[in-house]
Amino acid sequence: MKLIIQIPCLNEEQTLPETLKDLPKSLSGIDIIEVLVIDDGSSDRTVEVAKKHGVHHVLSLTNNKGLAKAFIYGINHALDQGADIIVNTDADNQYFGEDIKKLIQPILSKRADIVIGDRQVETIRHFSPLKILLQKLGSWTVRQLSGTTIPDATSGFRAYSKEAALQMNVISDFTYTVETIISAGNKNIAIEHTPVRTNKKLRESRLFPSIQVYLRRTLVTMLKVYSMYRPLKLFTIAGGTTFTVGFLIGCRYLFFFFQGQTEGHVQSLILSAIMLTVGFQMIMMGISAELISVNRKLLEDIQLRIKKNKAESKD
Ligand SMILES: Nc1nc2c(ncn2[C@@H]2O[C@H](COP(=O)(O)OP(=O)(O)O)[C@@H](O)[C@H]2O)c(=O)[nH]1
Ligand SMILES: [Mg+2]
Repeated sequence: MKLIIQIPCLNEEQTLPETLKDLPKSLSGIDIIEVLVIDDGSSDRTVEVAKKHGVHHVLSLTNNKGLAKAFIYGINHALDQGADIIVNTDADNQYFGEDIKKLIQPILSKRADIVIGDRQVETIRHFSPLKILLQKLGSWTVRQLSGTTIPDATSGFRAYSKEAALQMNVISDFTYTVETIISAGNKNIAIEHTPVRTNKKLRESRLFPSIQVYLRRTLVTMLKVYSMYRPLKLFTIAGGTTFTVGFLIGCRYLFFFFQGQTEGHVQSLILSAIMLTVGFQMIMMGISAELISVNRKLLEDIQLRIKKNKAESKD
């Protein structure tokens, strides 16, 4: 059983040594532990520092591709290196290396294919009350969209089995954390969570530049990913609401009409007609989007078979 611990890095020469030092050197149930640093176009000495500290694999991306892309490059690279389990952790030593054994336990005992470390954000002292509230609200939304029970959706401390890693696709440029949970939930991959500890803050978060930017990017990602998996539901809710409002306005017009008040209500008749048409069109769009998403599933199935063939031919 081979475990690869991957660490996405953007200019992490300062904190990477501490993170590496904290990683476990042996774990029960695991034969080989290797570390993969994904250098996302760092301009500092991240790569040299990684090599100096005995990192087994360094994947250097030519330019900065963003965390979501770097994460998926890392997953694919780890699979190419024959990983059976892949753990992702952050380079700022936010997480306790020792807790990796808790993360991989459900995978080793075949209970889960993805395990998310729960930081219990309400206990993190350097998080502001607003940040805690947003994290809670975000995680709640992700639970609704994914049909899972994950309490901490933006945690970067997670473990993936080979089976789950083979099925990972990320379309967002910004965050893989939320997207992978929504897609895993919709693909019915077994996903669990376990409480993990966090270390004191070594530097400011770089992924949380300002609340507005963070919120906008996260909301866009959620909507995009959810509409990819459940387009008919989404369009039916939007279209159905528009249609119903149009219908009610139309009924009101008819009510006045049959009472003999035919004048003065033409505006509401026009509004009703527009809303009925738009609502109906939206539901139709939902049906075609649903058919497109069926195609996506077939494509993902082909992609999975190709990846599995590739992995098997290496073994
Ligand atoms: N590959 C890549 N990694 C990044 C980028 N920005 C941040 N990271 C890494 O993502 C991890 C989490 O970043 P951090 O700033 O600690 O965000 P936090 O999760 O809000 O604390 C760290 O390992 C960073 O090096 C980026 O643009 N590309
Ligand atoms: Mg951090």
